[in-house]
Amino acid sequence: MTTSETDIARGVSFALSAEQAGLRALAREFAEKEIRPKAAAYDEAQTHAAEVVVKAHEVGLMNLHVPKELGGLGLSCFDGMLIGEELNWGCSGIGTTLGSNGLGIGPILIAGSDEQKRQWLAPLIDEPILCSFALTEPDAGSDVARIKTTAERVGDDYVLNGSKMFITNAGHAAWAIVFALTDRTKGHRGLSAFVLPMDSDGMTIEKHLDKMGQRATDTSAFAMADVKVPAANRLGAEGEGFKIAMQTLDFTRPGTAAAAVGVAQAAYELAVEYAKQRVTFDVPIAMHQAINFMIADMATEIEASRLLVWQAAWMLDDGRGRGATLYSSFAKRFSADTVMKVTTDAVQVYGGYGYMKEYPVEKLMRDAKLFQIYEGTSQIQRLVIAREIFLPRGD
Ligand code: COS
Repeated sequence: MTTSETDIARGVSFALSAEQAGLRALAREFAEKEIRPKAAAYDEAQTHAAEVVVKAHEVGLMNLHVPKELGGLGLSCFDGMLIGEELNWGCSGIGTTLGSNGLGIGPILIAGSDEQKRQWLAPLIDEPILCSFALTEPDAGSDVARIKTTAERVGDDYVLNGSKMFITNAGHAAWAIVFALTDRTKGHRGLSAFVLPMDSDGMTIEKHLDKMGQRATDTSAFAMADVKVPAANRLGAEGEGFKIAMQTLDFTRPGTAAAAVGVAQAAYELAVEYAKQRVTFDVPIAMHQAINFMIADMATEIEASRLLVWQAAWMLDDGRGRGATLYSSFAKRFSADTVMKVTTDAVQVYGGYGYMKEYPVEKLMRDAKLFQIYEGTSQIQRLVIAREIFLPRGD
């Protein structure tokens, strides 16, 4: 499939509705007042931004896709990504903390029964509860089919054994979606998904791994030793876990790409302001082509990223299902690589000052790196894109 073969050009408008403009303004205001002023301190201390979680929850900036019948806002992927860009403009460490409930919610929306949705999603609206998505393991990140955690059926329970690695918010989460093998002989078709309360007996959590960037976000590891989870907590049928994980990532990758756009936008704005003020050879550095070409590229590539994100989110909201996979990966790949380039160039525009912690752009560059790694590395996005081009599934 190529872009030109799609019908996406028909009926497209780049104008936001009044409601969408309002959501974006609310998120920008929250980022300006509640996130930005605290970003450097949380980064330095590498602590979980609990107070920001409480406030974001109060104003309705979390759990955006929980359906209205469960008390949520039932926002679209497009609306969520508008909000995500602004929150991450404030700080992507805190933005990731606020946004990653979406990863925990996704599998339940995709595969949960009505009863499971009521049980696990409705409480998220009442209280600032965090949840996690536990797919990655110490020996299985990009290659999901090699997960080793097992879930053995014993009566009305499953018994889980194994380890999970690099799990966002796991040190503060009430529950996690855990992917485990219910049949070791079937590869990816043997994986199943479970909702696992984090306070279950047999859990050992290693909280807040020490990271280069996005340091306000808790990234934890945990081990499960004979952890019992009721069979009623399994999402979908046995063996459906791999597809549930892939469908969740299709849905969340545009949001992560939007977060990357937010960070790139923040770096770009800082670089423009600095270029206007800093004088060399008797003129502001913005007058030097070496600088203003860099800034011209930043502006162009940020806009291109944003448009890819909007398109991917639109495809998902339009119910394209598997047809949206390609677009999610376009958006994630391009935005992640763009934010890395833009933040690196922003440090370059600042010169020696850019490398100093006293100035804000070095944090943005550290934060940016994670976008090329989490929710599927830039290389995995290329792998997905190439497969969709040469072996399209489209179902
Ligand atoms: N939606 C629905 N089904 C999907 C799918 C999608 N987006 N992608 C793959 N599938 C299905 C395939 O159709 C295939 O189905 P069958 O069992 O019926 O044949 C099955 O899943 C296996 O797919 P595939 O052969 O492509 O799997 P691979 O193991 O070769 O590779 C990749 C899959 C690499 C794409 C996957 O492992 C991946 O996304 N890895 C990155 C994981 C990641 O993002 N981790 C970050 C941590 S989570 S925050």
